[in-house]
Amino acid sequence: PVTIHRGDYRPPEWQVPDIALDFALGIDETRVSARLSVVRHADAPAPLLLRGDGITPAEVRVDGSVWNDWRMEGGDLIVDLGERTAAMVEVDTVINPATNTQLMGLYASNAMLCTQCEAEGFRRITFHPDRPDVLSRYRVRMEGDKAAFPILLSNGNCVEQGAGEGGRHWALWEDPWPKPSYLFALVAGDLVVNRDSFTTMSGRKVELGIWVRAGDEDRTGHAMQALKDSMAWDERVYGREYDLDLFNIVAVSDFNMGAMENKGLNVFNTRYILADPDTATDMDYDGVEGVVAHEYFHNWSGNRVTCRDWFQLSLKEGFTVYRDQSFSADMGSPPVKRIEDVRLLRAAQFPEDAGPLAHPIRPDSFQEISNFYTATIYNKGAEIIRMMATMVGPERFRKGTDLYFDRHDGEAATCEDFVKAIEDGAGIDLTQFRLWYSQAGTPRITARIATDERNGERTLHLTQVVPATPGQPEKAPMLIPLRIKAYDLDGGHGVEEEQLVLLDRTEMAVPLGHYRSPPMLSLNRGFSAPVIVDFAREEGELEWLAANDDDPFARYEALQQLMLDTLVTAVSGKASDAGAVVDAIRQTLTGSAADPAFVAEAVLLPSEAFIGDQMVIVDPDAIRRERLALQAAIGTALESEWRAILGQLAPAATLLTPLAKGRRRLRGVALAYLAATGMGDASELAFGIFSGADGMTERQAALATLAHGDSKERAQALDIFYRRYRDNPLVLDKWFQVQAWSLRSDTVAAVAALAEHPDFTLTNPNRVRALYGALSANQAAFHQADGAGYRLIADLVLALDPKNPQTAARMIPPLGRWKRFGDARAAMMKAELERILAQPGLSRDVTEQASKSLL
Ligand code: B3K
Ligand code: ZN
Repeated sequence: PVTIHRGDYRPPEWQVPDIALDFALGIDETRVSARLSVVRHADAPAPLLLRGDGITPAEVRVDGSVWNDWRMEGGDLIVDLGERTAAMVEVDTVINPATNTQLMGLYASNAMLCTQCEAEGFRRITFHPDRPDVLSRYRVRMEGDKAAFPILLSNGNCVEQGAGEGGRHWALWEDPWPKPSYLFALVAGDLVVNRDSFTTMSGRKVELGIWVRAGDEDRTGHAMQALKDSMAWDERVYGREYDLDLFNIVAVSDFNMGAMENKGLNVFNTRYILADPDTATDMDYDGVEGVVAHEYFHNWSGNRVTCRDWFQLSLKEGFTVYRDQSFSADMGSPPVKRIEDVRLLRAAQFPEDAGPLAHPIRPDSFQEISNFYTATIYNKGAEIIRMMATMVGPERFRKGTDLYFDRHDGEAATCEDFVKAIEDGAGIDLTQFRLWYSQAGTPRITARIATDERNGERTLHLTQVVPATPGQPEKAPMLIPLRIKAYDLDGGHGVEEEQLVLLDRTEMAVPLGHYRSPPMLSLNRGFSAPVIVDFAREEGELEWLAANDDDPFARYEALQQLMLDTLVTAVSGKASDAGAVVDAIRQTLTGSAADPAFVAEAVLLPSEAFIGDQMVIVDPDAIRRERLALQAAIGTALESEWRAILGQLAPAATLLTPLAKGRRRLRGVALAYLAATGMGDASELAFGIFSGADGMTERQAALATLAHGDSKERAQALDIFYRRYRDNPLVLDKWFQVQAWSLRSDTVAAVAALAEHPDFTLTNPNRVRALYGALSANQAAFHQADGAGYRLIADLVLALDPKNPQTAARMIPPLGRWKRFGDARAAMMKAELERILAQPGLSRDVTEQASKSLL
């Protein structure tokens, strides 16, 4: 496999200012004629390199005449244009969307045709430089059978349409904004629309359309509201106005990712568009809102200013995730959103940063760019942006982003361009901060408070270590912004003001002031930096912070740390006491200003995986055992509290206020705690909630709880759920998922059996993720001692790779964590990676992930 290096970047030798595409559409044969006006930018003659993947040119013409000066190199087309400095190059290709199971390029999904071009799918449609620094104005004509494809959509505006012969019709679309090929999109099919409009801040009316299959239109209301809210938010918070008269979204069932920000024509996975209370949970609703916002925000951070090359991916993704996180925080509860985001970062990104696939947010090399749509690029990328915003504050940050958009509008920019714009616009020196772009690994901070016995002066001593990662044995100290506050419980002269400490060296001392008794130290408040903190706390300090810290995130963090300490002690075989945890949870449950969503997050035990991350060698079985034991102890000790929560009337499922959502969330947590006790009536209670639920949040929570046990109600509920929703693919995904999440000891066998279920299919990525993605997120099941979980995942990768390498490759990283799981498991995990690599004809995607995972 070829490795591509960031340092090898060269500007394109040819630009393509204009491109006209002509599609004769058909499910199993689509003919594409492309007319590229090309202009040479290289000083000397250079051949025109047009990328192709799985296509062959039927004919090549230059300036109107058939041209024979071309050759194929791999899948690429090289056209020799002699001394020309400009030309009109035409290439005809024929593709088969029906057999395109990779879901990259032009493919068929439920009799509809759609495209996915990011990162390198356009070259599967037609020959093109297909690099993000080649921007063109597109003119797209499509023609097809009117009965099969009544709706014909592309980027920009529809400028003309008409009827053709033999029941055919056509449409001509023009996008006035130059864009890279990865933002091209086309959709053709039998779709219905939910229409609305939005008037922009300068008074322009934009037509909005959400296109779905007939029958789904009633489930698009939330997505539409989210779109309008996003448009208003981006005007208000970033001064960004929408720039076309039309904004369309199409929902597609078969989709590799969440959604795609094609200019003026976003294409979405149905799961991030469709929602109604009967079929979508509150979390699904939030997912719809967040992803709609994310893709909309890309119109500026991604489309108007795009990436120079794919090494700059975090330029658009990190920034856009930061923007969608801020939006969702504004739409709901900022602390709860922050907790959710940190939970995700710790679940998905920290393990990546600590394993063989660790890479900086701006990678130095890759083999297959699809493998770099990672939690590091997205979520750590967002944290890096957040730290800059924290250091300069909202007004100066806005000056920086304004400057960035001004300077680079219409350009393909770099991460460096962004940092420079923040530096210049916000007035801050980010020289050292830039290390966050180049160094991988999660910094580890050790904190210690020293006391000067003579005068009671307290000093916070901080040290930082950035761990070695593949290819980066030595690291320089980073600039780490830490929000801290030291509480004075004893009437000393401690400064109880929050301060922002900029830890910029390996060791640093921060004077805290005079405290008679040890201060209660709130550290990394709001998770101001994506780091791991080791801090030997004073007796009772975490309990105090969990109850009293005025930063809700820090309260959450203190309680989580208390739970972690208790669990880690228990897992390592030492005597542990649940008393402090129980007391802290009771405090949180009964605390006054309690937002139920916050309470639900705070009292939830850390995941098995996160407990494992605290240990040098992970013992999945002991973690499962001790976590269940603690859960049961909390369930028993606080039984009346949990019952009281469940005894209150559930809010109506149609009520989607943050308060209603929070109350449902807390009810789900209460049910899980009660069920963990194994109390006689727990299954009946869960089944009662399952049957009586008026919406999916409560129904799914009850089903998931039942799925952990082995009551007769479990089988009953699964059966009822299946029969009720077997025709709704998104809900059926949940049915597969709750079974793969189950804490039962036979879950691996159950997953193997479900893979044979008639409703299971490898051709739908959502279904694959629902079953197998849930299994690899289920630590004790995936790491079952006999290696059956590993085998199942490796079998899946091998079966899926020939059909859909992108989705297959995404299943590999859990196998790469073998160093952490003890010799016996490590040997089995490596053996599965080797078995994968031994398969002939493996994709580049899987080859890269599996071979790197062995290192
Ligand atoms: N930009 C797309 C990513 C699609 C990549 C597919 N390999 C989704 C998003 O981040 O908005
Ligand atoms: Zn994105």
